[in-house]
Amino acid sequence: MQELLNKAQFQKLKEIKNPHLHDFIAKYVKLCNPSKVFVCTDSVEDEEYVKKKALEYGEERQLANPNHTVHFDNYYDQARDKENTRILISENIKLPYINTYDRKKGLEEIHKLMEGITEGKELFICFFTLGPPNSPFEIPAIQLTDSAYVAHNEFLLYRKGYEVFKRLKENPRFLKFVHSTGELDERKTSKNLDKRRVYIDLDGEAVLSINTQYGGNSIGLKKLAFRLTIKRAVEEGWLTEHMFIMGVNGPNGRVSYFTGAYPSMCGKTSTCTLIHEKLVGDDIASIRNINGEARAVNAEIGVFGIIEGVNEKDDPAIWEVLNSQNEVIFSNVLVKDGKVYWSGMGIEIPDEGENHSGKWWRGKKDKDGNEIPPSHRNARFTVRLGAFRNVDLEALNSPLGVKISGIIFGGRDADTLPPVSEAFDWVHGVITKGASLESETTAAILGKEGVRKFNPMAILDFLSIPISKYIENYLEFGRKLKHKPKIFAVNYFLRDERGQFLNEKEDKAVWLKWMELRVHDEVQALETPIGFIPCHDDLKVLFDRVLNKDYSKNDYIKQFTIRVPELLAKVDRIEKIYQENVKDTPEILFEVLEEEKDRLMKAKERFGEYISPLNFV
Ligand code: SPV
Ligand code: MN
Repeated sequence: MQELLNKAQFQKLKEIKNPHLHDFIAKYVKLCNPSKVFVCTDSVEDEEYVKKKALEYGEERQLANPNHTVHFDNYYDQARDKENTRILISENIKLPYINTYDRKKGLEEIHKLMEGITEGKELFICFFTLGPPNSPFEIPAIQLTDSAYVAHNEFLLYRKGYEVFKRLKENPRFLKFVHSTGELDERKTSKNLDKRRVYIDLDGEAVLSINTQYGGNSIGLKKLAFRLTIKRAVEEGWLTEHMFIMGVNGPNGRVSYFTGAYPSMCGKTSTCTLIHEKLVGDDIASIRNINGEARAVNAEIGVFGIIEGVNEKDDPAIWEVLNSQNEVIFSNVLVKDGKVYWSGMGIEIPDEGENHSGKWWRGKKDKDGNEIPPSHRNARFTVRLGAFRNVDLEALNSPLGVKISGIIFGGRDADTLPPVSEAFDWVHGVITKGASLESETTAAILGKEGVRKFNPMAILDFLSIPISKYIENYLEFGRKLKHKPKIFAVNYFLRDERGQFLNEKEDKAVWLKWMELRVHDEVQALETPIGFIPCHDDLKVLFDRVLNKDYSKNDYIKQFTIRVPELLAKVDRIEKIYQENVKDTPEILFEVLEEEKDRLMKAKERFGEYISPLNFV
């Protein structure tokens, strides 16, 4: 180590008495062979150094606002690379829906690609923790990266962990991430995309990611760590979920906390940042049973959010942050005269500038003849949660997290589920709302849009263990809770027979208030075959109070009609998926789905195929 690092940097590492850590660092520094190594402690100076280097090395550029920078990813490196993201496993087995690869072969292959990959570059060694330090949720992690942009993102998104590492006992468990952008082109974007690899070594609790910069592939503590923590959580009996955490303000100053799982681009960040509610986290929640309560913490302290469609009216809290003096990294937006622009921002966008495609003008086409929009649809912003006016800092920093009253599952669904419904109980919710989640594909993923896809718990892209084990753990987790959160499903994307959306974007604020009242048993609900739905009278009061809108009975009937043929078809699809593709599915899943089918058939006999909610009064 002493040979590889200069004296000051070596000294910083020496203060962490952990041979296992030193071996790991030495191994990858030797392999990648950077010309320089910088070790980040928790000091402000070290963070400032990284920020300065992101500008100096050209991965970020200064914008007119002194606290704003912009970064571009390669035109073909704009999203998570599912194909080249592989879970390395030792046994020769196939896991449905999971991209697995032989561990030995995978490690050999990627280590070969990593030989000398950081030559001539500076390598940053950073320490963080997922969850609050000194708490039951704490998970220490180390990141090696030759990208100051990646390290900068991590300083905005995660809690610093150098001091945590210093106090760890010998041979503790920690997560390890090694990242290299690989060779950069003249725009400082990753060039060798044909050698892009994200290899997840479950046994070694390490992820190696190369020849990419897009955050979802490169920021170790985000979706790369998620694959590792999902495995840990199932082994240890807790949950780590693709969920926001938010406090919903109830009557008389009461705050009730909810978590919510939605696939990317289905309203997750928009929901938890609602300006009149309390924001705790937008992407990854760890949930543990503490004294019989389900308690959640945000693994992160920042937001790496989608910027498209963020405007003053629909997302005032995010808008405010992006227009403030807080630190922001923008990525893959349009830049003109030091200012940034994106699609759907609600103000006029210039006809030219610079974006993820280089110099841009309206009408510009890419190699395949597709017109290039001003900003990429997966363009993002990185900010600290502390920048939000409505952040709940006490909840964010609480070592024991917050007590969860409700869990919400949301998807993009044109024709099946009503805007909000409540499961009968934990098991019914886990199976019919979570494990049965389907969502239409969006521009976030390459390929056709609007195709219905199975996406249990909105976690399918990140799953690293068999689905059956994951669901069993959920059921078991609930079984052991003294106070079980209620489980809800929401659907912001329901349409009528002409294809028109049946709800406004803002209506989600009302569904939250209704759920808040339900978890305290303060409103009645109607029992339908798929769970409980709101009564018109209660929604009318809430629409008036929250949105100052009249909510007609006619709208209510359209939105909350129980669509039996679609619901039955959905149960059939889900049953088939589990029967045909998921070995060892817990038997109870089929039982619960059969019961649901039964209720739907009986209701159909009595009331017909499309049942007005008024029939359930
Ligand atoms: C998501 O797509 O769910 C994200 C962004 O939160 S990424 O880091 O790409 O996963
Ligand atoms: Mn996410």
